[in-house]
Amino acid sequence: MSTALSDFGLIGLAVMGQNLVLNVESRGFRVSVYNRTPAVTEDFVAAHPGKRLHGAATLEGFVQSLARPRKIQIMVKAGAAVDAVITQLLPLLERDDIVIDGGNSLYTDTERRDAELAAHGLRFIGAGVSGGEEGARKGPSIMPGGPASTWDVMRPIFESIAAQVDGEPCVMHIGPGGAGHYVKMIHNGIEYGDMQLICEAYSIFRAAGMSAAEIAEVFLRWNDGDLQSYLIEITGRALQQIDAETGQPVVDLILDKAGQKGTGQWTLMNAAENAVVISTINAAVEARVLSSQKSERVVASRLLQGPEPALLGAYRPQLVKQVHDALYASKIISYTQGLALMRTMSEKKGWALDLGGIASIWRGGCIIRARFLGRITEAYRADQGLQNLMLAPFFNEVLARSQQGWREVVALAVTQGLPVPAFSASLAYYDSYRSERLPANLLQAQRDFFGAHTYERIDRPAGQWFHTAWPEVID
Ligand code: 2AM
Repeated sequence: MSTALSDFGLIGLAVMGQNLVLNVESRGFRVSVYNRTPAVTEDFVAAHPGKRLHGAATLEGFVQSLARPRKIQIMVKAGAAVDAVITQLLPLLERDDIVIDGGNSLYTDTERRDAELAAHGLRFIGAGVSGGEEGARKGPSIMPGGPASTWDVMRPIFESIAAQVDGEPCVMHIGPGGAGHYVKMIHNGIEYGDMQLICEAYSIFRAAGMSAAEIAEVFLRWNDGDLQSYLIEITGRALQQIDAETGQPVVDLILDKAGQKGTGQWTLMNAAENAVVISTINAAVEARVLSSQKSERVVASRLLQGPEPALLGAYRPQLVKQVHDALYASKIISYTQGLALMRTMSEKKGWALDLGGIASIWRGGCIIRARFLGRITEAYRADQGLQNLMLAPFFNEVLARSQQGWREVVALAVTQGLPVPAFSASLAYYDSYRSERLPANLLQAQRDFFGAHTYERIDRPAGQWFHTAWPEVID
């Protein structure tokens, strides 16, 4: 065992932790590792001979093996395990040491931990890490939040292990406190939206009678164009996979019951708290919920009436282009909403989030990596104060030219009884946002009628409030 101090330490040697360690080590850093169950540490170090790894049997030994300020990343399950590890670490650390939580923690937990460590003279980084196991090994997108002073210390390690796109590392200091984990949460909400939108496109093609192989071909073709993204690519590849036993496409054999771990729901709750519309992401989360109620749906499918969505095949020649446009436009709406939520929270919390920069570090490493993120970065670079992404010239133009197909797809699905909750929620957002007048005049009348809530008038200055003596209703 060498006596050299390590540049970086990692606690929690599950697959993500192991892969991150191997990534950091491969960039020339010496890494100390610790796991609650010591045999895991021993096995891991033994499995990688000749690497700059130090396996510590005790937490004390682990801490002592690190150069100061210590940089310790925790990769354990989000929640109580993170607190348990921090509690054990606290008495062993010294001023200015840095503790990084690289799990999917709720940003409010990160804010609490940030304050707790700061009170001990320590620095805490809540870092969103996206890209799954493969990303952790080869280059994830990293969203670190915490004291600004940590960035210079962590930068060499973070930048060398992150994914690179056009020579730029997919990492930046996101902001103070819980900002990093917050942005990771929004990333996951957007991921829910992207996935559901792709599933709706697939659902339309299925109803039009296309086979998994035919649909795969469409997605893989789209992957060469505007829609280029990791999720489109893996969708195409997944649709091509044949089950060895039955010879059928694997996707056709998978039960239509989606799981979720909760980051989508966190995003919805945060949007509700801040009165920001994220109807596309909302539809995506709710689509998973409804899918999970499989047995109820089976019963209802025999009881509730509706058209059989089978005639779509008749529209097939134009359908592929129309669905492409519906997907592209809806995706823009989904990102518009996610960005609007980040903007609102940034203002509320004083985080000063760089939305263009965030889109830029999502271009590589993470699940939502996509060509079109570069367009979002350009839009914010051109106009830092951009109120709504749809108003940026590039996106405005895409929405204008996509909307014919988008409307036809939604209309067709609705008349055929085929659910497209995220396509239609996106379109409703677009049409609502671009409406100079909405029927909220009547809503205000209703509120004033039953609750004397008063209203403003179009023929009087804003801020003047009126009440009408509405007729009494006799039941
Ligand atoms: P283990 O091997 O001892 O179970 C994913 O579960 C990783 O988090 C594993 O490395 C696991 O260690 C670790 N982990 C889970 N809960 C923990 C806790 N309360 N304290 C320390 N490590 C924990």
